[in-house]
Amino acid sequence: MRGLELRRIAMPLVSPFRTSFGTETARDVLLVRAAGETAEGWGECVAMAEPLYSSEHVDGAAEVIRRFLLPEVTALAKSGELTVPRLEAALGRIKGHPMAKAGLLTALLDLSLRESGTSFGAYLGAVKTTVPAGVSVGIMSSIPALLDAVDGYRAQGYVRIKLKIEPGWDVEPVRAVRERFGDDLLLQVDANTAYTLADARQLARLDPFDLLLIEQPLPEDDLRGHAALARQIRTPVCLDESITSARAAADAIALGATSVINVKPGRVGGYLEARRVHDVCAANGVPVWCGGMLETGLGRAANVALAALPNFTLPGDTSASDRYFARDITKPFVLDGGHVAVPTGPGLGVTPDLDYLGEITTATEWLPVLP
Ligand code: SMG
Ligand code: MG
Repeated sequence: MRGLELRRIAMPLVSPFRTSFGTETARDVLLVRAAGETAEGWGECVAMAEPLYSSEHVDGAAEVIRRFLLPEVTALAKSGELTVPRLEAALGRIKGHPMAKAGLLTALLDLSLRESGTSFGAYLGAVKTTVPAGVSVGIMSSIPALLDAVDGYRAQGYVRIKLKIEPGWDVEPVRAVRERFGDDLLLQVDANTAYTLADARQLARLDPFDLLLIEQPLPEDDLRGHAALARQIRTPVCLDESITSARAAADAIALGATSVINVKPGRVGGYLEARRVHDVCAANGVPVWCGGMLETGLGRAANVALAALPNFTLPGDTSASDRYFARDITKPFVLDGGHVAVPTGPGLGVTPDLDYLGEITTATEWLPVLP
């Protein structure tokens, strides 16, 4: 293990993405490149520029990696014990910062899988060669604009639509989409913590529209509130932000706070923990689906591999590259009959276009691991 490169890239989104917490117009992405003796691995840190989705942000994640996580890598490398499971355990000393940890662990996992010639899918336990793709549709300026956007995504083949909601943009957009596209459309909503339990009656007004689920209506730490809400509405409650680990998933299920779970590797500290979330849910009969954080092709490759595990029985936010970017940093992920193919090559199975990466890089930093 020679060292780590932290690289920041700027990627404009094809259209602004508005959620209940803000509007993203570009991704400021932190990539981690793990340089080994004979290969290299890549990890994408999904922290956003500002701590609005969760408490992490991209500058903070870079600082945590260089200042607190790198010494753990160095210590294991010096004693000849550097493996991804051991590093994951060592990083447990550092509290929180799952997105920073996931970026680092994914780079090292990619490196070791490329060295052994194993794909992410094979390593994680994928049982499918393609996964169905849903799409997450932001809050729009008007209902006609929303219907146009949904129409366009349906024409491209997306098999499930997720509408972002917030107070004042919930029942009417859902009603409009249901009326226009019919009862067969797989439809769900995501509030990103914008409501409180006092809004239960308003949220119950979504019941007639047969949604697959309502994602994270209440604050991240309000498991009891989600359990109470689940008893008051018919739409299944699905947690995203609240599920920070496999243990959190087990707790939320035991409390009756969630009956479906959105798995995001960055939110839980990497792909090993994401697989544990999958396993805990499977053991409890709780279906899961793969969330998204507007990833580039690097992060998307790993997510699509994860989404091919057996208990991922609902379509994920694993859309094609062109839903996000005019040009991706890898060969683009494309929709084929509403599905995205799971990469089969070693590691992530995709590599970044280094020339293009150079063009969009805003900063790089080399962190040697061994002198
Ligand atoms: O990657 O397609 C994607 C985005 C999916 O809606 C999405 N993600 O809460 O699930 C979520 C949000 C978090 C990121 S919003 C900037
Ligand atoms: Mg969500």
